[in-house]
Amino acid sequence: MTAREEGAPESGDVGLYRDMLLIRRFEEKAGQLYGMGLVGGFCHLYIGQEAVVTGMEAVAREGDQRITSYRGHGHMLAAGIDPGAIMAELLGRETGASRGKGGSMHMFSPEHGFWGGHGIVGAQVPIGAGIALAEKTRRTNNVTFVYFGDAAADQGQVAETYRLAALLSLPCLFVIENNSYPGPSAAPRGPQLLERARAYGIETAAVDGMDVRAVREAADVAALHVRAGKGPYAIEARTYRYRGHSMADPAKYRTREEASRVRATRDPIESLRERLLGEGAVTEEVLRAIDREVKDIVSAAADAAREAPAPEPEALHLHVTAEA
Ligand SMILES: Cc1ncc(C[n+]2csc(CCOP(=O)(O)OP(=O)(O)O)c2C)c(N)n1
Ligand SMILES: [Mg+2]
Repeated sequence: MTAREEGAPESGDVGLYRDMLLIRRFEEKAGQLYGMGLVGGFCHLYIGQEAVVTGMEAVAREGDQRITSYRGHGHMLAAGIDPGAIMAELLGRETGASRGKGGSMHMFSPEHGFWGGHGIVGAQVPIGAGIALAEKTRRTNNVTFVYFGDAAADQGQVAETYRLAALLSLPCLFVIENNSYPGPSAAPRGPQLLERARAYGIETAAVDGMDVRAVREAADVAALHVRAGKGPYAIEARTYRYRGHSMADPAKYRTREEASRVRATRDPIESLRERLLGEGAVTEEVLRAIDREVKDIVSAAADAAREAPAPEPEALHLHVTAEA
């Protein structure tokens, strides 16, 4: 695991519960602040998909790398980035992860192995392969987690990346987050998502992305494969986003009942909570304490973000490029 900061994930199944809850509460607060007009630009929430990144990150080790799309707040939290820095970035403040200049879709934290935050659908996938190539060249044993959506999986550059990753045997773990919606309006995808990766000889597995333990199990097999130098691996995590595509999407292409039904029967947090209680692994009291702790972290992050200053106008041209 990466170095954890305050409010960052713990190990163990109760830790998985806490990590998912932190993402849920953070996103709910982000949605509230957006509604108050405090978040500029686009904002895509991860609510409903928490088990995917939480299960994947449960097998990550120090030195591993990750890259994702514009729906990335959960990935940052799971990578151990300070919730305060993410919230401040959403509000465009100087204390934000990208010093208030990236916003929701463009946050970076190389010290956490987090390479964004990308607004162009699928663009992070070849960049992820480049990061994996750098790791292979340096002869590290690190895995690069490359997250993308079900619609992104159709991009030509994803197919090209599969080809190169297979050819060069890159230490790349592709994670297709099939949230049942390829963007704002189109119909859910069919079962062929992994076939393209298989066509290039890449090992694949599909997993219930609403079950964090199942995701962790699949992630463990995949990460061992990649770390053993056997080349890339692709996982399709079947999940569901509860909210609209972005805050601007009223989600009229599906019924309210559909989302309520998934929430009532497959919610990743509620189902783990019930299982932990049923197994006697945790008490209601401990879970209540976790709920309070997470709520406090998120409130503190929002309060600090609201009080933080905007970047100075003179800083506009700073930190836009980096010396390599
Ligand atoms: C190259 C490109 N084409 C179109 C868009 C507009 N767009 C933004 S998100 C999106 C849908 C992507 O869906 P998916 O990959 O399933 O990810 P999800 O939003 O469901 O997480 C589209 C078409 C874009 N940002 N970039
Ligand atoms: Mg999608």
